[in-house]
Amino acid sequence: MRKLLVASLIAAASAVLATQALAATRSVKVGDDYFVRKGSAPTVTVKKGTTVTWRFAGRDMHNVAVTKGPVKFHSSYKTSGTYSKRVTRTGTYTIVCSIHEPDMRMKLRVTR
Ligand SMILES: [Cu+2]
Repeated sequence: MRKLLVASLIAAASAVLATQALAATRSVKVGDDYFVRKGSAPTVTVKKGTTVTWRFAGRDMHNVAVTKGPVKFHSSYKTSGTYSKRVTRTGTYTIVCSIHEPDMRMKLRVTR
């Protein structure tokens, strides 16, 4: 009985580790004043469960704010560092920098 318990605990721990190893991440650059690259608003597509990390790479202050989407979230205003969000709801998110919208915006598509 005890052996069985230990075996199932090990199995459960391995499953957690395997899930973490498979968990997808996606990096999105935050520049002056754009997401990903200069020019038109990009669309970034990720699978549900992906952790999206916005990297603040410009000199000016920006934020990441959902104005439309299945769930709303936003970062603080930052000039450096990162902001991460694990997206668990599928759909299309309109994301802006509150300071530089409508110029600075992107779409995030979260698929199954
Ligand atoms: Cu901005």
